Amino acid sequence: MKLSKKQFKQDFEERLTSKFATDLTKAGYQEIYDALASVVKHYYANIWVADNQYKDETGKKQAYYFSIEFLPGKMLKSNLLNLGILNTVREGLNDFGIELDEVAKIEPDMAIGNGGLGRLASCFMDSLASTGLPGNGNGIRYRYGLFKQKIVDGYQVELPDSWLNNGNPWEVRRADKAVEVTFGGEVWLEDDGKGNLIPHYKDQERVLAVPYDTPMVGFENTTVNNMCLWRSEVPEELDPKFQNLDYMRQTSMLSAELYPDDSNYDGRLLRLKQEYFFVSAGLQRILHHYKGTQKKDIRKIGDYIAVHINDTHPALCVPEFMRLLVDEYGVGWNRAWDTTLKVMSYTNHTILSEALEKWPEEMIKQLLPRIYQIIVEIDRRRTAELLPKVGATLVHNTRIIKDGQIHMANLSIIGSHSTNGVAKLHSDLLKDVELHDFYEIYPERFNNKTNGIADRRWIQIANERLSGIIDETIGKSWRHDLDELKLLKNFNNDEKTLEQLQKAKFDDKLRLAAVIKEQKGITVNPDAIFDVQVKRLHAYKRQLLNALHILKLYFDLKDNPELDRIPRVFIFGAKAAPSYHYAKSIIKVINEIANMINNDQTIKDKLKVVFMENYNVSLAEVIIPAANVGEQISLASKEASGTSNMKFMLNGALTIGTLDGANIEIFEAAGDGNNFVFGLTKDEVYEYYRNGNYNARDIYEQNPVVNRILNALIDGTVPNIKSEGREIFDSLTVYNDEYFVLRDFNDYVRAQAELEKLYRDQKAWTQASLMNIANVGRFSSDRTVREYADDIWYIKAKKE
Ligand code: H2P
Repeated sequence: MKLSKKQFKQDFEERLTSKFATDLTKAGYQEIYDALASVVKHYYANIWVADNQYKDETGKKQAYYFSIEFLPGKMLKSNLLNLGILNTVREGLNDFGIELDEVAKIEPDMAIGNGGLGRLASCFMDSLASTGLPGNGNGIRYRYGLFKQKIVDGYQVELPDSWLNNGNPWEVRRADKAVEVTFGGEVWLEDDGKGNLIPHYKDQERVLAVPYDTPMVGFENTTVNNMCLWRSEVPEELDPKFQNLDYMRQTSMLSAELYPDDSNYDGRLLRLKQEYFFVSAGLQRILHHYKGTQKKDIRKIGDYIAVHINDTHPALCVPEFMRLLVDEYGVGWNRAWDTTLKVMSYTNHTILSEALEKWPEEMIKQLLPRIYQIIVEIDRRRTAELLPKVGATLVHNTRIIKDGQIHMANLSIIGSHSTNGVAKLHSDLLKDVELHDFYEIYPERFNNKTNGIADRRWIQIANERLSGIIDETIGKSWRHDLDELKLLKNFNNDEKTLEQLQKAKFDDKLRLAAVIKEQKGITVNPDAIFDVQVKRLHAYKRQLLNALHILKLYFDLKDNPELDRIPRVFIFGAKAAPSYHYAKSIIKVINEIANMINNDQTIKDKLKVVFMENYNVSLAEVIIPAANVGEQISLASKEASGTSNMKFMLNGALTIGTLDGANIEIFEAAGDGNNFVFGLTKDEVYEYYRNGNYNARDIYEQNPVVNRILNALIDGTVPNIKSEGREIFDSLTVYNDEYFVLRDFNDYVRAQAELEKLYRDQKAWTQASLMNIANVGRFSSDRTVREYADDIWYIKAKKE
């Protein structure tokens, strides 16, 4: 949009006064932030209205991305950038003596997700709008986001994330669009005399779902999509039976908290209720919209909408959509089923069994009696139809209802036309191994969509220095099309460009060093290699491997203080799920290793270890630009894609990584010699599984380096980890090292040494860094959403 500085200043001052009855001399940062957000909202409001009108008038097909998690981070700068007014606003504020970055700090991170899954959903939201694609989000407006992490005595402590305390200027509550979601009670079918079976209900629990819309503003275009998040409330005119405070509490729990503790029955029940809650509310709203305002023939709804099941949490989309079509809109079963298949699509994000949800049949039957009937009917019809075609074994292996459980991945695959993995290796594993039986039956449904990242946030906002240098070197076209970064290759031997890249990295390291000093009180040397691992804490991601290698470097220096080593700063950022004991022990161990090393005067600044507290999107925006090295060291086959690997590449870090997930595609794109590869391949891992011949204890006993490091965990060398050290030691040597940490250790050490060697040659290192940046284009989520649009959702971008 066009906006002069003068106009902005006037709008801002007026808003500050009208909203808070104050002026610039007295306003605090919270007021400044709220007034600024309100002005920004005013700027996009008309674009939003016009785009909604355009969508309604043209009746264009739209996609709806159902996800139990979203991780947008802060919205202020992203909205400013996308509106094309970031610099105008920054300068305007400067005239008032206000720093935009200081104002931006006031905004709490919108952290209603755990990790990659939720962050991907938000990258997609940005990319859909920015590529002009009509694609919207649907989720839950959790009162409390993912917990805030504190480290106390080396342990993770979880505090509530009350992100809504000061309000949320970006959302719009749409009370008029509220719908009811029902649970429990009894249901029975009665013939209406015309041969139709009509469901009748008794004693249902009713919950009001109120939508909050957050606009997703496209980058310098006229598209504004919607992320709809649902809040649960008590319906006003309530049956006296529910007119009590217990019921109120129970109802508000539905949108209180992301992933309530599901280690007990009540927690699991609540989780299931959440899943149905946002699925039912979202689908009802979509159908109302098309039936009401759009006056579409509901039997043709498949031409107008696509619904995406992001991981299995929204799998109830399948039976709920059937219920709405058949029971509420009177569509015949067969027609409804064809429509459901056409509308639904599903992404699998992991092969770890813990994430492939299953619910006890009894639980679904009690909580969602009508949905249960529909699932049984889907299963019955499918079994009858497929038995003669594919035989009993395949049918049995792929059934939705098996052993008293409802299998949500099976439901998602069976009730949709597309199942995709998130990187080539992962999609192949789904077809060849993990979901092979489904692939035999429905080969045409399987495809790959390699993940991507919203490059606007991850370089234009997070790394303005680097962005500026790229502008100077190759012009600005890359800001609209990341593939244009290829032009940088022409400068791979240009001293000036290489120098500037080094300078930018150094400045970003200084910025991070200041944050580390402030948060942890640790002084780090900006000339050191900044070696970063940031992601959820999980055994398969192998933060432990990194920690063991750090111990090796430490012992090397203790044995030989004069050793010629390039100083290193190892930086971790990771949250462990509150009930994941082992992951929490790893956090404790890393922190105690850090204490030991950082306080050892003999080590000086040759080695430092920093565990940053409360890793989130905003912290990532400071950490990733400063990285020289990104650690992507999961056991091959376990990390479906990874997306931080792409963010590191974009910011010119070199990856040390295994042949896992999207790493493989990154190594290929960046070209040989520009990253550091190590470890078992996926085939080697599966070979071990087949033969059952992995023996971690042997490695411990035979490899003196490993032996010494592991002993350090239990003999008091690393202080204060009596039980955690033992737990980890046993997991490796007694329980046979589930994720082959010891098997990959030696090769990891080799790759780390190569890395250090290359770093000594700063020119060669910077050239490799440039090659990573230049080849990152295909990892833009703009590319990913276009592929979803073309191959899965069949939606078209708006012509600007
Ligand atoms: C998961 C996978 C990642 C993948 C991401 C998005 C579940 O994220 O493990 O490999 O990149 O989804 O598809 P995460 O582990 O970060 O929570």
